[in-house]
Amino acid sequence: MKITDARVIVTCPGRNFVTLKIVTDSGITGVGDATVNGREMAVVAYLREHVVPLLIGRDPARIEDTWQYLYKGAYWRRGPITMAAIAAVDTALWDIKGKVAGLPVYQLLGGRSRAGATVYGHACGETIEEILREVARFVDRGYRAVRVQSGIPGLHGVYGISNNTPIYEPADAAIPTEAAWSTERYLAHIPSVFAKLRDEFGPSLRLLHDVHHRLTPIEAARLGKELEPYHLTWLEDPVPAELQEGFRLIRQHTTTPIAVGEVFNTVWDCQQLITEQLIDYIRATVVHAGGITHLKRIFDLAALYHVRSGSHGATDMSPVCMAAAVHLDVAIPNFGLQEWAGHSGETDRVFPHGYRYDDGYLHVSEEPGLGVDIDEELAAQYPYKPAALPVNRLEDGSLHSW
Ligand code: GCO
Ligand code: MG
Repeated sequence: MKITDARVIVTCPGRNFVTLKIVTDSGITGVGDATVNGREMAVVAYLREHVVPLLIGRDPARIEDTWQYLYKGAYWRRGPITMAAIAAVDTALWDIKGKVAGLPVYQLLGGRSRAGATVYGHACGETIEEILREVARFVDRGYRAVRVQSGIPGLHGVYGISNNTPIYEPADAAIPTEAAWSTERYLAHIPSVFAKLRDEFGPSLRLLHDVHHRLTPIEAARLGKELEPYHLTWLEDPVPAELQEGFRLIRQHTTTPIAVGEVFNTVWDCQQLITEQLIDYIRATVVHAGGITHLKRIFDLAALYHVRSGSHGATDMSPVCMAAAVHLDVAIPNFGLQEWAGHSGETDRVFPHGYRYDDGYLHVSEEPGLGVDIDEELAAQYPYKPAALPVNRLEDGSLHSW
């Protein structure tokens, strides 16, 4: 079998997605997600100019060799653009392998370890009343875990608050929207939100919160400590993670579990965090961490150190990424939780898929391969629209982490 073509498809059914479709001489095709939110066209150029020409004529069965060829062969290693391009190729090759074998991909990864992937949804609100209402809606739909983001008194347009749209979609304008931030106001408010949530929903609902890289280690330690009575499942991205050893300080002070990794691209970004047991959940995802092959490697390392998975699943992971994620989720021994923000009806129609949500779980597709595709004709009806992620400034105007 040989690869005869690889098409890079850009579409915007409500938001931008980049998809790679690999075509073989047998007629079997495979798909991979290559979306990097706000930087989509950089991956498109990387794929079209530097990767697709190398794929033509290769044997699609050689997944590991192709991964090594693209990683080592570039000389310039790692980085979100390179790794998203490699991820797309890798994911598409697993899809092809599954179709050739007549098996869903999770069977090739060792088979089923659980009935379904427990998911968490996004509840957010400006006020505590709105938040309580939103969380209750998730509980009514069967969710066992909910991430809660809250408006902060005195701040406008805080991360995670959806401006009355049903799906939170941060990339909202071609030129970044500017939001304001105050660590003091935030730290003063958040513990009271979780106190009310625990009181209202009792001990067994899993509650999560995303700090979105906005604190220093000692500030994060204070927040983790103050949240301890409310037993969060995790506190996410408490600090920017370029400095892995920064997490030691958080760890020394609090038993609130820590999750990190949505912007990580390789095992090297989390090696110290995992081996020193500085985190509890690793949130790397298929599209941004080198595909199924490399993410599996990260999860296997994590399993040795009591770290569980918690893959990123915001709206910018396309249904192709989500399909691949659920195959890994049901197969690996150290699954934790899967983020599931859902997609718009338009997106679901462009990417027909077999995974489905039911009663708090995502269920994997039993079709051969990944069980997802892209309707290229429909995709062409939604042209690319530039949309960047926001930036964040402190009240005095200093640029802060978003
Ligand atoms: C999450 C994330 C997202 C990201 C977004 C960036 O936990 O879901 O933090 O909301 O900000 O995916 O593209
Ligand atoms: Mg996050």
